[in-house]
Amino acid sequence: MNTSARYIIVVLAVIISLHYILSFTQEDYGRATSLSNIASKFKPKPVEEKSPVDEYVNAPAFNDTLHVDNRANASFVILARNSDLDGAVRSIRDIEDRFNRRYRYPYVFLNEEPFSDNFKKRISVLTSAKVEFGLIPKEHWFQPDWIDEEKAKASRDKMVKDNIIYGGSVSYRNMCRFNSGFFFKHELLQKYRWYWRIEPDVHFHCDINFDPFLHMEKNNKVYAFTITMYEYEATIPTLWGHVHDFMKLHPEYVHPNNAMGFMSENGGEKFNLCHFWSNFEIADMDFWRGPAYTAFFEYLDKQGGFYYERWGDAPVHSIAAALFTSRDQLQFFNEIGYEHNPYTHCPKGGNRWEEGRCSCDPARSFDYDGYSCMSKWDRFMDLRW
Ligand SMILES: Nc1nc2c(ncn2[C@@H]2O[C@H](COP(=O)(O)OP(=O)(O)OP(=O)(O)O)[C@@H](O)[C@H]2O)c(=O)[nH]1
Ligand SMILES: [Mg+2]
Repeated sequence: MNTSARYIIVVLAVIISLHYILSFTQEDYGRATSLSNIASKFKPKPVEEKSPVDEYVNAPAFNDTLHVDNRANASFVILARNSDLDGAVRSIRDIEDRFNRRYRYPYVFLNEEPFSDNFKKRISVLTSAKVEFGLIPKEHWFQPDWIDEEKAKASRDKMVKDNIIYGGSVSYRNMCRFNSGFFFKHELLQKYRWYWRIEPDVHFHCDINFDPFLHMEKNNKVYAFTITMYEYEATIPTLWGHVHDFMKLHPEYVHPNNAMGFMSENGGEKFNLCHFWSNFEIADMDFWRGPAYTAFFEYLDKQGGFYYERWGDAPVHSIAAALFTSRDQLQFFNEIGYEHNPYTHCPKGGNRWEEGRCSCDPARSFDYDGYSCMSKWDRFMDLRW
C-alpha cells in the first residue's frame, strides 16, 4: 500500500468514527443523517390533506381590460322620473361596476318632464361614458284624445276594486304604451341600433365579461331576456284575440320558425301568458322600427287596450319578438345575474357563477320558481344547463 492510499484510509476512518460519535451524542444530527430520512427525500411526497377552505373555487382576478375600440352601435336607455334619482344612481353604479366601466357605452335618460339639474349632476358623475337627457314629446306619452275617457275610467275603477296592481294608474299606462311603441322613436335614440333597457333600482349581480351587444350583432339576434314569467291575465283579457286577428290580416309577418310553441300549448289558440320580463331588455331597435312591428303596434294601439285594459310593454314586446322573428333570434342571457325586485336570475350551469364573481345566491334564482316560464323555455329550445 502506498503512502497516499494509507492517508485516504486514515481520513475515511476518522470521518466514519466522527459520524458514529455524533450520531449517538447529537440527536438532531442522527435524525438528519439517518438512512430513512435521506431515502425519504427521494420518495414522492404524499398528497397534502385539503383544508376546508380549498374546497371553494376562488373567482378569477378582476378583469380590467378596456374594450372601447370595437363596440356595437348601442346605448343604455333609462326611463325615469326625477323622483327615481336614488334608484337610478344605484342601477348605474351596478352596471358600471359589472360591465360598463370597461366598455363605456353611452346612456340616454328619458322623461316626460325635464330632468332636474341635480338629477343630471348626480348621474353624470357616475360614469365616463356619454350621458344624454331627453324630453319625451307629449304625443308619445299622454293618453290620446280618441280614447273614450269614460270607458277608460270605468275600467280603471274596476281594476282598483279587483286589486290589480297599478290598475288605477293612468301614468303607468302611459309608460307601458310609451315603452311599447315610442321610446325607439325618440330623437336621441335615432343614431343607435341596439339598446339595453335599465330601470331604477335594479341590480347586476355578476361581472359581465363579454359584450352582449356584439354577441347579439354577431349572432343575428333580435331580442334578449334574463327572466321569463306569467302575465296577470286580468291586465290583458282581449290582447291575444287581437294578436290572432292581426296574424290573420298579416300572415306575411309571422316567421315560419317562430316561438309560438313557447307561448301556447295548442298551436296559438290560447296564450299561456308566458312572456319576457321587459324591465331587462337588450334588443335591436331596427326590429321595433321595421314594418312588422310598426303595423303590429299601430293595430294594437287602435284597439285602445293600453287604456281600456292595462296592456304591459312586456307581453306586447314578447309576443312580437316571438312571432315575427325566428326562435333562434331570441337570446336568453344566462350569464347576466339580474335582479328587479322581487325576482333574481342567478347564472346556472358550468362555472358561470364563479367566473362572474356573482353576488346572487344561485339557490334563490327565480328560474325554476313555479311562477317562472324558464323550464318551458328550456323545453321549447331543447336546452340543458
Ligand atoms: N318619466 C317617467 N317614468 C316612469 C313613469 N312611471 C314609470 N316610469 C319608469 O318606467 C319604468 C317602469 O316603471 P316601474 O314603476 O318600475 O314599473 P314596473 O317595473 O312594472 O313595476 P315595479 O314593480 O313597481 O318596478 C321605470 O324605469 C320607471 O322609472 C312616469 O310616470 N314617468
Ligand atoms: Mg320596475
